[in-house]
Amino acid sequence: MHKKRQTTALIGSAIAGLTLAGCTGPLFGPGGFDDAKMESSAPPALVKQFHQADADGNGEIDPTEASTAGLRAQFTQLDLDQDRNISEDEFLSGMQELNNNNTQ
Ligand SMILES: [Ca+2]
Ligand SMILES: [Ca+2]
Repeated sequence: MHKKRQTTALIGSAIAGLTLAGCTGPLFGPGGFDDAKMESSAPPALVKQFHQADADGNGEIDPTEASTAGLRAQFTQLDLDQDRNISEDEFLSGMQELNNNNTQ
């Protein structure tokens, strides 16, 4: 539990770093590689949608950003760890799951 929280914070700051660098920079220490891998394995449209929804670029979609982006209805489904923020991996995996469900 404790460890997971710390890791999430680390990943969050790594994403923020990547966002500041325009998502094209080299790897930024621990977590950077995983983030790049996660983004490259996800549909580019979803990655783009995440960054558009993340208006302040902190690497997480908060409830305000979610309503602005029209994701309010999906918020609780996407926020898997229920910390009231949708992290990039929650968004990417959650949206792919939602899309899969919709097409079935
Ligand atoms: Ca944000
Ligand atoms: Ca979350």
